[in-house]
Amino acid sequence: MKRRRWTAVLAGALGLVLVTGGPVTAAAPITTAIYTADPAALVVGDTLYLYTGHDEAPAGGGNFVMRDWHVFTSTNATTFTDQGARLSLANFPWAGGDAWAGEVERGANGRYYWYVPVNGNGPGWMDIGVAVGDSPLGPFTDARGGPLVSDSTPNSSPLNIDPTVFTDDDGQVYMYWGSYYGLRAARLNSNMTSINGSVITPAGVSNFWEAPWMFKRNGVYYLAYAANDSACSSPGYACIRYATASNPLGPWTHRGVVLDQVSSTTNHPAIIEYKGQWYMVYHNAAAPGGGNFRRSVTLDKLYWNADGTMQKVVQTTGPITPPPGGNLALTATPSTSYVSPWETLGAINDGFTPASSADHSHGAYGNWDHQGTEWIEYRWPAAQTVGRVSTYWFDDNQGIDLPASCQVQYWNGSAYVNVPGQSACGVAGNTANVTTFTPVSTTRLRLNMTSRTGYSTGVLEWTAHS
Ligand code: FUB
Repeated sequence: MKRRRWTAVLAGALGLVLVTGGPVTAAAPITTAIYTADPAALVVGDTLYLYTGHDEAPAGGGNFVMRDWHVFTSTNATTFTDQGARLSLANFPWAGGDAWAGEVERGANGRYYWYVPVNGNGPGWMDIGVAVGDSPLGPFTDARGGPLVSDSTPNSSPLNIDPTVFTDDDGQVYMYWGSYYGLRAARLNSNMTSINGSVITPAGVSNFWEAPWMFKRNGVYYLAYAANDSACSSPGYACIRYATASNPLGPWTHRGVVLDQVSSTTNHPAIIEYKGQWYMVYHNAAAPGGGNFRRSVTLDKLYWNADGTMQKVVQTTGPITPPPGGNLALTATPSTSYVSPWETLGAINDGFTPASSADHSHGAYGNWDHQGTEWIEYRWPAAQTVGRVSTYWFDDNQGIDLPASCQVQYWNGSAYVNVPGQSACGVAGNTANVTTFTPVSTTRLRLNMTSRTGYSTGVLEWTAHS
């Protein structure tokens, strides 16, 4: 049997890239000029600030390339202006790479502290550093000259990333962080740059994976975070769960899922109230050419129930509105029965036209080493009329081959059934196989694909049209 190679690509070198631009229309994504990820949100005066990571992986890249962080500003939560790279690895001479998910908090002294995970070049991998500036836009400088948290910090997380910093009404500052199921919390001193007391392991945060975001509403503490358990997301993908507590260090009570999985494998929340409206800020792979390592920050409105629980956020599609007959897949959320951890489900609806069935330059969906029938699926928040699909199959000349057969199905409200009047479901390589059928109105469309003996199946692009 043919086998796929799994090539690990390490993240890139130091550098500061300044990219600025005029306002663009939200809701999704906040910009298409660059790829952005890992949002944190802060309101100062009448301005909403989004602090984001910056994905610079090449098309088809297999790992994060992140060197700096950008700041976006808005006064309407709809149009955002990129204020450029306001912090970079170059600001931390002791750091060597991996400018991952940070957050900014205003100190009691009126200065702004930007907490960021970076590869600290020391023992272990990721450390948390902190930079300080006199305004929400900086300029920011390293506040410590070394990590605030590292692997040598007693009881630190197995992966010290994704700090979220919260100031309580009494002025006490808390930091939560971690990954690899290792949530940690500590008090910070009022100088904002040192830990006060011990690092604790908070109790009651079910299925925590990474990306915590802490806030308070009506006297209740909330902790949203990325979880990747099978009860809420496909293998390799994350959903956002949340918990509440009556004490800032817990114990926490799990309350449910506030954001379903998105089109990128990672998922990262920032929840904030701005001008009387609550928002969920997050990232996905929906921008043209996007993927797991080319993500885009977006935001959607978040609504509350009377009992203080959060309603699940409806993921809207912002400005990506297909023209009549255009590709409805661009506005869909894909899911699958199985995707290999190194492949990219989001590649199937990134709008890219492959040059051949071997062209996975924009990523590919593949289900090696599963054999038999697997499926990919599109879901829309509202019903779409669909009467035509096209499928560009992936063939890597290793473990993934063209399928033996395929079948298009739709959700009729209670079950998946074959689309009516389906023309042949083509399985040819190096072409977009068009299948037509009697138009159906549905929120879910599925493609079942059955492998040839000894092989798995894959898809480079699957379009859907009215
Ligand atoms: O962007 C790199 C990492 O991916 C972040 O630190 C995590 O939260 C995940 O989004």
